[in-house]
Amino acid sequence: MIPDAGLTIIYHGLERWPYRMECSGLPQKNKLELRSYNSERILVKTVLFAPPMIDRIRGRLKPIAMDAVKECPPYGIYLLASILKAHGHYVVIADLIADGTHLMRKYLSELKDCNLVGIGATSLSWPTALEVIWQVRRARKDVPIVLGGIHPTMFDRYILRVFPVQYVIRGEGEEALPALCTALESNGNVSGVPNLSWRSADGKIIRNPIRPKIAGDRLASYPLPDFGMLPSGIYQGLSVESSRGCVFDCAFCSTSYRRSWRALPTELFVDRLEAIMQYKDRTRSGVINIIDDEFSTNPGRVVQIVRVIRSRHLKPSLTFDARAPDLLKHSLAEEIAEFTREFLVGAECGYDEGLERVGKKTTCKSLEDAARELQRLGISARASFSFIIGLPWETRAEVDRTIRFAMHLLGSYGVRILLQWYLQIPGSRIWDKARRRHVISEAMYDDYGFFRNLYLFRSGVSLPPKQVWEIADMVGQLKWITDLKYPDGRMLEFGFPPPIQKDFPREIVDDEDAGLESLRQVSCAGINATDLVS
Ligand code: B12
Ligand code: SF4
Repeated sequence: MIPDAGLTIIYHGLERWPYRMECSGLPQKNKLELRSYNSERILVKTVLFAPPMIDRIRGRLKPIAMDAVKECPPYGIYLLASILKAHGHYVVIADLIADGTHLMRKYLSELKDCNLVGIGATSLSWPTALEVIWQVRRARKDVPIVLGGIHPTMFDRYILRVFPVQYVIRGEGEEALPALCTALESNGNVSGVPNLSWRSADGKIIRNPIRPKIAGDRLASYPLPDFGMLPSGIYQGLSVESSRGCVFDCAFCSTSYRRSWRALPTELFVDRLEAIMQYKDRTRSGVINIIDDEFSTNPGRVVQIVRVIRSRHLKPSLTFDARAPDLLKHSLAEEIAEFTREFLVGAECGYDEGLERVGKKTTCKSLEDAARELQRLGISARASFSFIIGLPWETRAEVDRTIRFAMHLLGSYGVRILLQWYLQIPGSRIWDKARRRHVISEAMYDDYGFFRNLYLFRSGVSLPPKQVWEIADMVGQLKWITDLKYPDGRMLEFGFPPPIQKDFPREIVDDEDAGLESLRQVSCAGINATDLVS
């Protein structure tokens, strides 16, 4: 029997907002009474959840975007599972991304006797993570829940105040999660657990100190993510990490470890890649996604990695992200070409002032040089140059410049183009500025479909809806022409912003005599108002 963790939970009705649970009281005793899962040790049994990004489509909740495609497994969750196991704990991975659902029915029996529930979330998957929390609470009021991942890291205080969870691990979980398990299975005192946010018995939210970032060689020493537990034939490919963090701090980017970068030693990384490759038959395409923020960060290192791969006669099919200027150094693009399935170049803007404001240390010239080099190598169609349109400072003129430049790269060098509208996602410098001005807040990300919220969209994109439609029409024509030349339809991808589609449909953007104007026409028909008072 697992003791009540001390939560008093008042249900107001349904499980979702606005019927939020109120949590009064705190885990009075953190210590777990543990069951023995083998004869040698008392272990913590953890169920680790990976919730997908979901939206309501025609009334039904369904995975969307990348999580509908199931590109690669959530590396962090599978890695943490292996680490906990190496510490002797018992772990069940509840991979809801693979399951393609927000429902955790399948794991109910595991939940019954577990001692800890862990849930990882980005801001995109946060509404689903909340859904999981409510379901866990329905099944088990007593089990402690620990959250991790970028969204809970940013909003630990808000989350601990509002939702029925006990712990948030901020940032890296590799050392912190086993430390939490050790604390729970020994004396229950969590005050020494690094990176942990928790509530004390008197209701205060305590943030334990953050331990120094894990060094590259330490990252290489952890057991590999347990892809042996991966369901077969579900994911497109696998994931592997070669470095963590990024030396840049781009204005729109929400990645965690900016202006800091740690790399796994070359040979050790290739060892891990090689070990992970043995599971590629469990995937649909056999591709290995290098999930680094920017794999190309140290071009000389990447070339070394390629040479080790070659010397071991490995034949990985890789995808990764790269910066344009890096591709040109140390013949990186040429060296890695034979192992490259496809890759993404964050091009961002088609004009130098925009690139300067973004802070990516690229220029239009370096983007064009990179595209030209890729064409020379015959691999330009494997590169997706991704551009953002509608950044907060942009008018129609800047958006046009970006589109024109992007089309020039496509037309001249045959690189693929992705045009994405800017969306306020927590964690970026732009988001932070708007948050400080109290224009947006973390609470706006609690419900499904926040990216359909017009207010959120327009807090970032200042172009009026009419111009958004005009831009869409223009790109629509460009796409039509592009698709004639490249019939697979993949060379130019463009998304229309859902909030404009929903709240400013094309049919109304030109209506200037609607609303009050229309009412006035009705009320004044045939009457001169001044006649009434004269
Ligand atoms: C790989 C990746 C993807 C893959 C995801 C594959 C998958 N199923 O996980 C793909 C390509 C599908 C993808 C898609 C998208 N992504 Co993405 N992605 C990344 C990337 C580059 C690496 C993630 C990763 O695995 N990191 C390595 C692991 C080890 O780190 P981790 O997951 O954070 O886990 C650690 C800790 O957070 C913690 N932890 C994690 N979970 C848990 C759970 C518990 C219980 C505990 C205690 C701890 C813990 O411990 C782990 C070890 O230290 C990150 C950037 C980054 N560097 O993190 C962006 C990032 C997460 N993505 C982002 C975005 C915006 C997207 C997209 C919207 C992009 C798009 N325009 O379509 C989509 C949305 C998909 C979605 N469901 O959310 C943003 C999210 C920002 C935010 N505020 O949430 C990030 C930060 C990128 C950025 N530069 O802004 N992405
Ligand atoms: S966009 Fe790329 S280069 Fe810029 S901070 Fe994010 S990960 Fe780094």
